[in-house]
Amino acid sequence: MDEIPKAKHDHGPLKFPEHFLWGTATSAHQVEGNNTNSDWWEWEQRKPLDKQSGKAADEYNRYDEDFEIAKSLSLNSQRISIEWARIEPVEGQFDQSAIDHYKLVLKSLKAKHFKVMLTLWHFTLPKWIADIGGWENAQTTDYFLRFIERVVPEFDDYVDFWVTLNEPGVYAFMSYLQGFWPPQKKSRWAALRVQWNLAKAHQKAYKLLKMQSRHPVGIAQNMQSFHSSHKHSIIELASVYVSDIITNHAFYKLTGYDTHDFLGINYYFHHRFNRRDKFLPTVEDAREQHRDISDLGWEVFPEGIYDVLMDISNHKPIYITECGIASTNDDRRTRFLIQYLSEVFRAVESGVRVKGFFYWSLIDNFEWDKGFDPRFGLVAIDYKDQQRTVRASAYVYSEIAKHNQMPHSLLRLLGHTVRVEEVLCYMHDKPKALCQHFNT
Ligand code: IFM
Repeated sequence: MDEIPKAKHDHGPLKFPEHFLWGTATSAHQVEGNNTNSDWWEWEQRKPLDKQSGKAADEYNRYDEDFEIAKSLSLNSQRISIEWARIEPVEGQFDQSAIDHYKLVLKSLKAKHFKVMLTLWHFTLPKWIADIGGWENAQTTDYFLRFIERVVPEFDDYVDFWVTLNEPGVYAFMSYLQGFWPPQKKSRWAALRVQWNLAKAHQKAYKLLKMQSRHPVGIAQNMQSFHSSHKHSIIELASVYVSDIITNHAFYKLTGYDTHDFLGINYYFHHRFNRRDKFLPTVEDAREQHRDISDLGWEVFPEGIYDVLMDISNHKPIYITECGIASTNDDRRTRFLIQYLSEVFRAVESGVRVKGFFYWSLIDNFEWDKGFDPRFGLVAIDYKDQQRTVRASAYVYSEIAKHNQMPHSLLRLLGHTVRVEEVLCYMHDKPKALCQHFNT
């Protein structure tokens, strides 16, 4: 079991900074359903049915219901994305009804007093853009800018933060290096080109947004934590150093920190380099090493979020734009929340300007090439009838958000198997029905 992190105030509650944003994040293609004019939709049609997004969580029609749930959980912010393929399904032809739809979505958020973080590009492209080479083609940047120029005046009144791009590095890696995602290339050169074009697109989009809007602009960067298994192995340490630069810092170096008003961090991954008897180290398989892993085999390593926060910390405000666990076991999600939030708190106490946390995800969603099996949601979706069920872990998150603090006693619970009902009983406003089994 991982060591329980030490908070500075040994017994007091972990109080987060005033005006901290407590939210959840989603992306359009993963929840809306029927995104028929996108490159992903086209690609999925050649996959088995359980790997097709289809109706997804039908968020296109049920957004108001879901935001109502988020509100009932005392959250004060939401990160969502808009779908370029719906708004500009054909080159140069903007669909006003799609724009009006997203206006309604944003108005629904604002009516519930959420701070809104809006992502302009989250992995999917209109088919016509994919047909001209997607982000491999430098011209895509011009089309992206035209799209931004068209939508920002429509949405600016309902948005508080703009995210130009989601995880540009992950996209280049999955779509152009590993070839798992469309267009399934396996070319280092193409991956570099895509990364370069995305960096230029962000730089230009930043300038444009600064002319069109007074709201802060950033990206959501997937930051990963790296360690060496043997502290004295120079070659393992060198691998950690190089991986950190390429994965976590290269995009910021390419774009320049001055094109980011805030730093958005998506945190999911921890890697351990191990040389064993070889010359070059390889990354350990967390599953083989019997480490604590999610249903996707990703290591649960709370200290990693502290590491990346310390690593990226500069004078800019930081938002955790995504962090979550794929698990069908809600006790594990609860444990995850307590562990990761206590590490975020540790970073805050160390002076890092963390201003918000967006759990991924509000509802179960379409996890790209992995389909619907991974369950990230605070709210469960039954895909047979689109029934929403709020998971108990959501109430734990809600209690933390409502009070902007976490009772210190929760950390002690981590010493044994966490049961979500028990956790709730330790928190403020104990829900009586859930507490009857525990002597609290
Ligand atoms: O589902 C994805 C999301 O689209 C981008 N960040 C990571 C999430 C979990 O894999």
